[in-house]
Amino acid sequence: MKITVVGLGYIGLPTAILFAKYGNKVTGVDLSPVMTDNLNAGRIHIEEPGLEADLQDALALNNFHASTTPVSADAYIIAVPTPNKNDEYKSCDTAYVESALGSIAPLLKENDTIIVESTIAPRTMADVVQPLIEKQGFTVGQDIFLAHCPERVLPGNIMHELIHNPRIIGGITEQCTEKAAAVYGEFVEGEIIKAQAGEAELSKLMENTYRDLNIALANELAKISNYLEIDALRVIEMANKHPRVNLHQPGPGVGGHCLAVDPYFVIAASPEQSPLMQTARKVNNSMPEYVVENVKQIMEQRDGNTVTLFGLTYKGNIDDIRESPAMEIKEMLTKEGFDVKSFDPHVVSAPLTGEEACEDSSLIVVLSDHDEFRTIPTTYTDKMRSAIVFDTKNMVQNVGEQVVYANYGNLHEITKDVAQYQFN
Ligand code: SAJ
Repeated sequence: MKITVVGLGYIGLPTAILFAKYGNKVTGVDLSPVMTDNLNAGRIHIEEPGLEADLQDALALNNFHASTTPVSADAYIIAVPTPNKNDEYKSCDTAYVESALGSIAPLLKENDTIIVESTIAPRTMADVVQPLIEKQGFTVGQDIFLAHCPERVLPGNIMHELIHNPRIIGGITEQCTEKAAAVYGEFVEGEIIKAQAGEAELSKLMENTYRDLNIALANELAKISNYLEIDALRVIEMANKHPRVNLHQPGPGVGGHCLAVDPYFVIAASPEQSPLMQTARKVNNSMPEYVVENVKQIMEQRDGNTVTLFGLTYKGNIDDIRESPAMEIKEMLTKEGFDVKSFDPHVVSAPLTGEEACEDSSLIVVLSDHDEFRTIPTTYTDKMRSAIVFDTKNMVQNVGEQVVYANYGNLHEITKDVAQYQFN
């Protein structure tokens, strides 16, 4: 099959490479010539385990080529960003999807399949995409086939999940669904779930909204427990022993381009009916400020003005800082007048070593759960003015004996009276 994938980001690139690896002739399209040149030379621009090796396999098979212009194909996959609009409910901005469709429009021929993978608001396929394609003189379901097949893979585990996760295929008509299912049949080993386009749109959005809402509950619990001086993490651990309870983990807030974005697409499409989702977004958005408030309370009790952030990415073991609460916390602490130093071995724009970032610091705040932070060596903490770690991700397993360690379980003790601890 000849496949053109428009958008070579975190989803489009791995998808394009897998199609190529499984024997299809794939053209990957993106606007940046630097990026496409690098890809053709076997170099990737994002951190994702296994991706670079798969790219090199696809290139060796002569099945993948990156280009800045789309070429004619049997199937087109659109995987471009759909950010929030700057309007009241942060609705879904389909401008990139529309321009990607515009770029393939002159190439379309009878019997082609067009698949939108980008996350879109409910009814976008029927109300926006279908009219655009039919403007070209086609009748969807008869001489051209249109489906929404949302991606559901977890960054950090994309290459495995693309193949093994169940895949929702939401066609405009049944025949559209069948045509799109045949495309994914090339490499998907998980269940192929056949659906209508609108069901596929809303189901994808609700998966992320479900998670956002549950994390909001955990974050709210962290605040409640801290106020009541009860260990939130023990509460979560115990409650989760109930067979039907799965409390999520509190953290510094919810980031990334999915959970912090997608619920608004549902909210904007149906604001009157979605008060719970709106509240969950507010709770999660309040977490960076909550972290900053607690940092201030600890720092008020210590000498020095330097705070060290461990991790800038929105979650662990990736290099993605989009919508990252850590970046927001960094900015807020800087505005508060602290000297903020950052250590993130996954982020190129954070060049300090652990030792350098800890020099003269009074507090480490762990904001991403990178494996590198499981142990905080004494070579770091020995450099500190006072060795305190506030671990918002509850992920650090080893710190030196002299180090004061706080997480959402015991934060109330440390913010109340950090002086009770002995400092080296
Ligand atoms: N987080 C918490 N507590 C938790 C779990 C996560 O605070 O208990 C935070 C993370 O630190 C991060 C944010 O939530 O800031 C989101 O991380 P994540 O690992 O939950 O998810 P993403 O955004 O990397 O990927 C999600 C996934 N969706 C679901 O799990 C329902 C993924 O499967 C989707 O493909 C992806 O969104 C997407 O592209 O939509």
